Amino acid sequence: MNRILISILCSAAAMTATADEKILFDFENYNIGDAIPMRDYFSEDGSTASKAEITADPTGKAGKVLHVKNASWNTLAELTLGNISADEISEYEMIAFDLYRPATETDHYRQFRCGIGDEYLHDVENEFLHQGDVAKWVGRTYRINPVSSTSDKFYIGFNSVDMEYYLDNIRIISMDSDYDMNNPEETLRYHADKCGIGIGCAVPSSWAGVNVNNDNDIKVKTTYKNFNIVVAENCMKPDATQGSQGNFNFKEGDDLVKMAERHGMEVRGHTLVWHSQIQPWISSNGYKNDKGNNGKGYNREELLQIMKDHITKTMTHYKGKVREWDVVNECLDDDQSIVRNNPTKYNMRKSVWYNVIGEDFLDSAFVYAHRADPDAILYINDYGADYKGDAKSEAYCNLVKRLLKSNIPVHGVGFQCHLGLGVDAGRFENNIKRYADLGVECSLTELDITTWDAGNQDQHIRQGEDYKALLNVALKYDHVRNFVVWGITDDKSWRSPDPLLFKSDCSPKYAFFALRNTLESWAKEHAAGIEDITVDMQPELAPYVDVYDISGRLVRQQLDRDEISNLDPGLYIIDHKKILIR
Ligand code: 9MR
Repeated sequence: MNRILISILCSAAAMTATADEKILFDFENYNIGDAIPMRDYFSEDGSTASKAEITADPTGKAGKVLHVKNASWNTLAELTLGNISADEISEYEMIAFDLYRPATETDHYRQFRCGIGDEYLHDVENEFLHQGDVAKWVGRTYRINPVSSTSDKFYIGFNSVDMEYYLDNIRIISMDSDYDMNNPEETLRYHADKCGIGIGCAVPSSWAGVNVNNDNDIKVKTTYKNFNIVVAENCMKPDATQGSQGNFNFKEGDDLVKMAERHGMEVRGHTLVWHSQIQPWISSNGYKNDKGNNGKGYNREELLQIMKDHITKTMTHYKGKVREWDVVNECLDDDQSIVRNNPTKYNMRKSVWYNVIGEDFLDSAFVYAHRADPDAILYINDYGADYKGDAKSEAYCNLVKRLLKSNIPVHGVGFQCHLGLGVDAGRFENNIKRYADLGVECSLTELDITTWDAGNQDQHIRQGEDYKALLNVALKYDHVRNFVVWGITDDKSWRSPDPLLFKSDCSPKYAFFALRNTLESWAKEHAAGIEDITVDMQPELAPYVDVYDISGRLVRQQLDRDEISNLDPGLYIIDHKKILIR
């Protein structure tokens, strides 16, 4: 009887807090109604009219929480530490807690302070930080400044005259900040592979002095050690690949593909049709039809043919090497106020493609792309469409629905996610989850999160929390395929300050560890049930199986059941079960 060894992904029990985390106060040993003292840290006797008490969870969940109502500035709740000293707390790097602000608290910018005795563990005198969404629990994390107080009084709170908030699970966290990229377990990729998600980065190539042919280049090494998918930041764009009509140059892209092949990485193709970085012989600025036919411009048929040639030639060249393509990039106008009165509409950008061909340039681009490489996953990609409720996000969804209704082969929707501190992961989640029902996959394609001040450690922590919140959303949904960051090191990013995962010397930032930790925990939590099991071939099981990827796309038809274990590593759906091949 045939026996094959496969790993089956089962659901596992919820994971408990990691060993690096210690709860200081979860308020479960208090009684509802217990008053907690508050102290004005600037007044002589500390007295204040601010009040704190233990209440039920405002969201109706079981458990007790701390409810604070500020009646004057500079007041903190006073809690008594159990068997832990300031010294021990100071060995941890971060203080974290869950924060709930009632819907009435719409102002985001409140200072956070906490301390032991008279010393501040965290003091944001000059900073006003985004406190997250209202009417829901959000996790907050702050850097710990070591203190040596011998007091057992622990103070915590937000500084404002009239703020109301709830706190729970006040905890200290020690971050695993070991990083040796030669140790797979200390990289992103090792854990991302176990989660079945694409963790990617854009590679800047020659303009930033990155030589992808040199595996010893620190940036190249950082890339292939940490990421399982790459995208060219510039060298596969139309201005680079077809600088003059009919003369294609794939040299830099080929080098990137070879690097990916050497290290078992996938490649995203970016991009085929775009108004920016357009072939310079089509338009001077992506809008005017001022270059063709000696300045007279191209007509619709000519431009369609040019688009078809570019797509066909490029995709044929990379067939079997580039798994997915951003076929059309940024085709939506920035002004989408149209959706306010016409909720199913969208406004196209008035690019030269649109102006000369019409909206159906989009339809044609996807059809040409599908013909050129029927196996490629075809993406539409745009920016500023990341949060549900924003006009452009609604327009984007309307456009995707229109394309699918027209049977256009669009398989993926890219969210560029060029964001800043204070990411709204809730609205991002609400945005992308609706695409699952449309039968398309989604990817974060160009993620970067700027801080406010270069080199600011507290903002780096907040940035890491933002990265983590988005990754948690991506991991939660099977139809989210890739989590791609737009660049490697901060100094070479197109944005500033400090938007990426690595400093200029490729040393990892807090955001890197936040992502690695999240991937690691997720893999443990969800793959705790992954067991190597030996499956007896049942005579009643068909000898051939259809193999689907995690987005439900057929990847192998009628595969000999004996060959299942020889599939490339990854998550598949076979016989209606998720199967992880390692
Ligand atoms: O990061 C890219 C930068 O090096 C280029 O100068 C710029 C030119 O437009 O393009 C940047 O990448 C863009 C991406 O291709 C599409 N989305 C927006 C990105 C940032 O501008």
